[in-house]
Amino acid sequence: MRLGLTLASAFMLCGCMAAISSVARAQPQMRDPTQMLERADLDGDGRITRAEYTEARSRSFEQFDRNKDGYLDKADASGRRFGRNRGGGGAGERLQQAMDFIDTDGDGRISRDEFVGGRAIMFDRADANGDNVIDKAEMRSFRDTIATYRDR
Ligand SMILES: [Ca+2]
Ligand SMILES: [Ca+2]
Ligand SMILES: [Ca+2]
Repeated sequence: MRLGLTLASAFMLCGCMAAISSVARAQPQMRDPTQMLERADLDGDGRITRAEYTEARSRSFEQFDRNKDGYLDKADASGRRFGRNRGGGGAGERLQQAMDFIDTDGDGRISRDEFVGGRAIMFDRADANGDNVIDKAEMRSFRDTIATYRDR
């Protein structure tokens, strides 16, 4: 039960990243959470440290915050209807849930602190031994876990 909840949360977060990125710029590869993690390997040494992950989130924030007001909200989706891409009826609802999850102070927009400083659910999940580094073996087993859930 506990595990299920945590994974559900992780997918909400992933869903949000994918949705925001598809609004900001179509980047299909962002839909794969393991690839998102791999992109966080900023120095390319095959291991993702917590510091790299935080830095990567910070860069994503810059990218998504198109009007540079320091918040992610509907304004950054400019023109397109937020979360309503490709006729997927549940996408908007999932996005809303994800937004609510990240928007911890409930002001309807996501601040940098909320985005970057929020719980690193994906990272925590992948870092199986809790040493704040995702090594290659941990990345592999995380990918397997994701694949198991996706293939259901
Ligand atoms: Ca690295
Ligand atoms: Ca907020
Ligand atoms: Ca680790």
